[in-house]
Amino acid sequence: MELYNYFRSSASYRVRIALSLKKLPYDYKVVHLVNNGGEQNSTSYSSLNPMKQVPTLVDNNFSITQSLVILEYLDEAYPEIKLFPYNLQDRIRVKEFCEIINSGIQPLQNLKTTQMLDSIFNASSSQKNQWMQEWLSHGFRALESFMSKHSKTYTFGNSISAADCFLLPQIFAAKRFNFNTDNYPNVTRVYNSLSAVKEVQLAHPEKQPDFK
Ligand SMILES: N[C@@H](CCC(=O)N[C@@H](CS)C(=O)NCC(=O)O)C(=O)O
Repeated sequence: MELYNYFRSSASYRVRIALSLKKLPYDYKVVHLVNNGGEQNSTSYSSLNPMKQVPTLVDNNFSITQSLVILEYLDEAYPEIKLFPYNLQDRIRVKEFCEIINSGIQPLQNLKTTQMLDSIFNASSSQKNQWMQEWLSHGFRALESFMSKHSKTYTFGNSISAADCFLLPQIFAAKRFNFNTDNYPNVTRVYNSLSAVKEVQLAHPEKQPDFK
Protein backbone atom coordinates (compact mmCIF):
# COMPACT_ATOMS: atom_id res chain seq x y z
CA MET A 1 0.00 0.00 0.00
CA GLU A 2 1.18 3.53 -0.74
CA LEU A 3 0.05 6.68 1.01
CA TYR A 4 0.69 9.97 -0.76
CA ASN A 5 0.69 12.50 2.03
CA TYR A 6 2.36 15.36 3.85
CA PHE A 7 3.33 15.37 7.51
CA ARG A 8 1.33 18.49 8.47
CA SER A 9 -1.78 17.75 6.43
CA SER A 10 -4.66 16.99 8.78
CA ALA A 11 -6.49 14.91 6.15
CA SER A 12 -3.33 12.79 5.70
CA TYR A 13 -2.98 12.46 9.46
CA ARG A 14 -6.50 10.94 9.63
CA VAL A 15 -5.47 8.15 7.27
CA ARG A 16 -2.14 7.58 9.04
CA ILE A 17 -4.00 7.08 12.33
CA ALA A 18 -6.37 4.60 10.67
CA LEU A 19 -3.53 2.62 9.06
CA SER A 20 -1.64 2.56 12.34
CA LEU A 21 -4.66 1.42 14.37
CA LYS A 22 -5.28 -1.30 11.81
CA LYS A 23 -1.57 -2.25 11.86
CA LEU A 24 -1.33 -1.97 8.08
CA PRO A 25 2.16 -1.20 6.72
CA TYR A 26 2.53 1.26 3.84
CA ASP A 27 5.06 3.16 1.77
CA TYR A 28 5.19 6.82 2.76
CA LYS A 29 5.15 8.96 -0.40
CA VAL A 30 5.83 12.62 0.27
CA VAL A 31 3.80 15.26 -1.57
CA HIS A 32 5.27 18.53 -0.34
CA LEU A 33 2.45 21.07 -0.23
CA VAL A 34 4.76 24.11 -0.43
CA ASN A 35 7.94 23.22 -2.36
CA ASN A 36 7.99 23.77 -6.12
CA GLY A 37 4.69 25.66 -6.06
CA GLY A 38 3.10 22.74 -4.22
CA GLU A 39 3.79 19.22 -5.48
CA GLN A 40 0.04 18.49 -5.20
CA ASN A 41 -0.39 20.73 -8.24
CA SER A 42 1.98 18.76 -10.49
CA THR A 43 0.54 17.06 -13.56
CA SER A 44 1.65 13.62 -12.44
CA TYR A 45 0.13 13.91 -8.95
CA SER A 46 -3.10 15.56 -10.09
CA SER A 47 -3.76 12.60 -12.36
CA LEU A 48 -3.98 10.57 -9.12
CA ASN A 49 -5.89 13.24 -7.17
CA PRO A 50 -7.90 15.62 -9.38
CA MET A 51 -8.59 17.94 -6.41
CA LYS A 52 -4.79 18.43 -6.11
CA GLN A 53 -4.86 17.51 -2.46
CA VAL A 54 -3.42 14.89 -0.14
CA PRO A 55 -4.00 12.15 0.85
CA THR A 56 -4.25 9.53 -1.85
CA LEU A 57 -4.07 5.84 -0.96
CA VAL A 58 -3.05 3.24 -3.53
CA ASP A 59 -3.75 -0.37 -2.63
CA ASN A 60 -2.81 -2.99 -5.24
CA ASN A 61 -3.07 -0.39 -8.03
CA PHE A 62 -6.47 0.76 -6.74
CA SER A 63 -6.18 4.48 -6.11
CA ILE A 64 -8.52 6.30 -3.72
CA THR A 65 -8.86 9.97 -2.73
CA GLN A 66 -10.91 11.61 0.06
CA SER A 67 -9.89 10.58 3.56
CA LEU A 68 -13.37 9.58 4.73
CA VAL A 69 -13.79 7.27 1.74
CA ILE A 70 -10.29 5.90 2.29
CA LEU A 71 -11.24 5.03 5.87
CA GLU A 72 -14.42 3.34 4.68
CA TYR A 73 -12.43 1.37 2.10
CA LEU A 74 -9.90 0.26 4.72
CA ASP A 75 -12.67 -0.81 7.08
CA GLU A 76 -14.27 -3.01 4.44
CA ALA A 77 -11.06 -4.35 2.90
CA TYR A 78 -9.31 -4.94 6.25
CA PRO A 79 -12.10 -5.52 8.77
CA GLU A 80 -10.08 -7.21 11.54
CA ILE A 81 -9.90 -3.96 13.52
CA LYS A 82 -13.02 -1.90 12.89
CA LEU A 83 -13.18 1.90 12.80
CA PHE A 84 -16.88 2.18 12.00
CA PRO A 85 -19.35 0.59 14.44
CA TYR A 86 -21.40 -2.37 13.25
CA ASN A 87 -24.70 -0.96 14.52
CA LEU A 88 -26.31 1.20 11.80
CA GLN A 89 -27.28 4.16 13.99
CA ASP A 90 -23.91 4.20 15.73
CA ARG A 91 -22.14 4.02 12.36
CA ILE A 92 -24.16 6.92 11.02
CA ARG A 93 -23.39 8.99 14.14
CA VAL A 94 -19.65 8.39 13.65
CA LYS A 95 -19.91 9.46 9.98
CA GLU A 96 -21.91 12.51 11.01
CA PHE A 97 -19.09 13.57 13.33
CA CYS A 98 -16.47 12.96 10.61
CA GLU A 99 -18.46 15.09 8.19
CA ILE A 100 -18.64 18.03 10.60
CA ILE A 101 -14.86 18.18 10.37
CA ASN A 102 -14.51 16.98 6.78
CA SER A 103 -16.87 19.46 5.17
CA GLY A 104 -17.66 21.94 7.95
CA ILE A 105 -14.29 22.87 9.41
CA GLN A 106 -11.19 21.68 7.54
CA PRO A 107 -11.98 23.11 4.06
CA LEU A 108 -12.21 26.60 5.55
CA GLN A 109 -8.67 26.42 6.89
CA ASN A 110 -7.17 24.64 3.88
CA LEU A 111 -4.18 26.08 2.06
CA LYS A 112 -6.01 26.86 -1.21
CA THR A 113 -8.79 28.61 0.73
CA THR A 114 -6.45 30.83 2.71
CA GLN A 115 -4.33 31.52 -0.38
CA MET A 116 -7.49 32.83 -2.09
CA LEU A 117 -8.24 35.10 0.87
CA ASP A 118 -4.91 36.66 -0.08
CA SER A 119 -5.07 36.57 -3.85
CA ILE A 120 -8.73 37.58 -4.34
CA PHE A 121 -9.50 39.68 -1.27
CA ASN A 122 -6.04 40.90 -0.36
CA ALA A 123 -6.79 39.95 3.25
CA SER A 124 -4.38 41.11 5.93
CA SER A 125 -2.88 38.59 8.35
CA SER A 126 -5.22 39.79 11.11
CA GLN A 127 -8.23 39.35 8.83
CA LYS A 128 -7.07 35.84 7.93
CA ASN A 129 -6.59 35.10 11.60
CA GLN A 130 -10.11 36.32 12.34
CA TRP A 131 -11.44 34.06 9.57
CA MET A 132 -9.70 31.06 11.15
CA GLN A 133 -10.81 31.83 14.69
CA GLU A 134 -14.46 32.40 13.67
CA TRP A 135 -14.74 29.16 11.71
CA LEU A 136 -12.86 27.15 14.31
CA SER A 137 -15.12 28.48 17.11
CA HIS A 138 -18.20 27.66 15.07
CA GLY A 139 -16.92 24.15 14.35
CA PHE A 140 -15.58 23.34 17.81
CA ARG A 141 -18.88 24.33 19.39
CA ALA A 142 -20.53 21.68 17.19
CA LEU A 143 -17.86 19.08 18.07
CA GLU A 144 -18.28 19.79 21.78
CA SER A 145 -22.05 19.54 21.53
CA PHE A 146 -21.80 16.18 19.76
CA MET A 147 -19.23 14.91 22.24
CA SER A 148 -21.19 16.03 25.29
CA LYS A 149 -23.82 13.49 24.20
CA HIS A 150 -21.73 10.67 22.75
CA SER A 151 -18.14 10.71 24.01
CA LYS A 152 -16.74 8.60 26.83
CA THR A 153 -13.05 7.65 26.73
CA TYR A 154 -13.12 8.35 23.00
CA THR A 155 -15.21 10.50 20.70
CA PHE A 156 -17.93 7.92 20.30
CA GLY A 157 -18.16 5.81 23.44
CA ASN A 158 -15.34 3.66 24.74
CA SER A 159 -13.92 2.31 21.48
CA ILE A 160 -11.61 4.17 19.13
CA SER A 161 -13.41 4.90 15.87
CA ALA A 162 -13.09 6.87 12.66
CA ALA A 163 -14.42 9.84 14.64
CA ASP A 164 -11.15 9.88 16.59
CA CYS A 165 -9.13 9.67 13.36
CA PHE A 166 -10.82 12.95 12.41
CA LEU A 167 -10.84 14.65 15.80
CA LEU A 168 -7.16 14.50 16.69
CA PRO A 169 -5.84 16.00 13.42
CA GLN A 170 -8.45 18.74 13.64
CA ILE A 171 -7.22 19.63 17.13
CA PHE A 172 -3.63 19.57 15.84
CA ALA A 173 -4.60 21.98 13.04
CA ALA A 174 -6.52 24.26 15.41
CA LYS A 175 -3.50 24.50 17.72
CA ARG A 176 -1.31 25.44 14.73
CA PHE A 177 -3.63 28.37 14.17
CA ASN A 178 -3.36 29.32 17.87
CA PHE A 179 -6.95 28.40 18.56
CA ASN A 180 -7.47 27.63 22.24
CA THR A 181 -9.11 24.20 22.51
CA ASP A 182 -9.01 24.22 26.34
CA ASN A 183 -12.47 25.79 26.44
CA TYR A 184 -13.97 22.55 25.12
CA PRO A 185 -13.89 20.05 27.99
CA ASN A 186 -15.00 16.90 26.15
CA VAL A 187 -12.68 17.65 23.25
CA THR A 188 -9.80 18.15 25.69
CA ARG A 189 -10.54 14.98 27.65
CA VAL A 190 -10.67 12.79 24.54
CA TYR A 191 -7.57 14.52 23.14
CA ASN A 192 -5.72 13.40 26.28
CA SER A 193 -7.01 9.81 25.97
CA LEU A 194 -6.03 9.60 22.32
CA SER A 195 -2.61 11.12 22.88
CA ALA A 196 -1.75 8.20 25.16
CA VAL A 197 -2.45 5.53 22.52
CA LYS A 198 0.78 4.19 20.98
CA GLU A 199 -0.66 3.59 17.48
CA VAL A 200 -2.04 7.12 17.46
CA GLN A 201 1.30 8.56 18.55
CA LEU A 202 3.05 6.87 15.60
CA ALA A 203 0.87 8.83 13.17
CA HIS A 204 1.79 12.22 14.64
CA PRO A 205 3.20 14.76 12.13
CA GLU A 206 6.47 15.03 14.08
CA LYS A 207 7.08 11.29 13.67
CA GLN A 208 6.90 11.39 9.87
CA PRO A 209 9.94 11.21 7.55
CA ASP A 210 9.20 14.60 5.94
CA PHE A 211 8.76 16.42 9.27
CA LYS A 212 10.74 19.66 9.47
N1 LIG B 1 -11.75 16.20 1.72
C1 LIG B 1 -10.36 15.95 1.44
C2 LIG B 1 -9.55 17.13 1.91
C3 LIG B 1 -8.10 17.02 1.51
C4 LIG B 1 -7.35 18.31 1.80
O1 LIG B 1 -7.94 19.37 1.99
N2 LIG B 1 -6.03 18.20 1.83
C5 LIG B 1 -5.22 19.38 2.05
C6 LIG B 1 -4.24 19.15 3.18
S1 LIG B 1 -5.05 18.79 4.71
C7 LIG B 1 -4.40 19.69 0.81
O2 LIG B 1 -3.92 18.79 0.15
N3 LIG B 1 -4.25 20.98 0.50
C8 LIG B 1 -3.45 21.40 -0.61
C9 LIG B 1 -3.89 22.71 -1.17
O3 LIG B 1 -4.83 23.30 -0.68
O4 LIG B 1 -3.24 23.14 -2.15
C10 LIG B 1 -9.95 14.66 2.17
O5 LIG B 1 -10.53 14.41 3.21
O6 LIG B 1 -9.08 13.92 1.70
